[in-house]
Amino acid sequence: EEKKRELEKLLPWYERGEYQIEKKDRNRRERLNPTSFLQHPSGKVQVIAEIKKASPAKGDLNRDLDPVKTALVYEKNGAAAVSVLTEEVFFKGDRSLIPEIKSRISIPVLRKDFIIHEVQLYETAVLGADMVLLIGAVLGYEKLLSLTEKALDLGLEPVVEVYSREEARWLKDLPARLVAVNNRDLKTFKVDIGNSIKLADFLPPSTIRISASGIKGREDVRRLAACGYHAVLVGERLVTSPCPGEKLRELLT
Ligand code: IGP
Repeated sequence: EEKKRELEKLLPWYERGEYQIEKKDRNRRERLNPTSFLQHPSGKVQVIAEIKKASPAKGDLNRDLDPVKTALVYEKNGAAAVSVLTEEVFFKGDRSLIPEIKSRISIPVLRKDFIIHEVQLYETAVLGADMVLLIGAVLGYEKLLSLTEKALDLGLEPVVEVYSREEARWLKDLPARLVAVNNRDLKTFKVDIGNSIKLADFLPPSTIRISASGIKGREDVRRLAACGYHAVLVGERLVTSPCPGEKLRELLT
């Protein structure tokens, strides 16, 4: 319902051709190539640090979170990229956070939302994100393929999220370079990093592997490194920490 209302607002804008992707405002940074940020030369697991004020499973996580300040803390403490929730109802995000954050940091920005129509990809490009999340379980194979291609056309790096073995099998026919294995069952909200470990053997060897959700500490990172993950995506543990910078450094040691 929420997404339907959102699309109704976006479609006239799109049809009038009012999007201008090439137009760069002076504050906006250049698009970055996320693949180079996520592959550390030493093979060390990188962290994509997430900004979210709330989640559907837990409600408010941090009402006072200052998104721009937090993004700066993440960058300063070694994050390879920042993930920004823009979904408004469940995650209390806002699309304006993308340009605000993008203009202040020099690491890639991922837009996290429920993308279901290509008009949202045009919008994501205009907002200035470097990467966009595409969720296999939400889209199904055909839609996932067409949105992956469209994102690449627009110069956005798609991050394809998979949860099951079946979705993982789709990857071999998708032009995506980045895959995120979600550890959270989107139906029950249960998290288990064992899901990333189980699916590791089913991911195409050429993809950059990200493990997302429920990552708590160094021990989790070590287990994921052992099955070939390049990066972890961490939200809750960082935004609820009294000292997110320190927590981030701990994950990187
Ligand atoms: C972060 P966590 O457990 O560290 O807060 O998880 C991230 O993986 C999670 O926010 C997420 C997500 C999503 C959010 C994964 N897939 C899809 C919205 C939509």
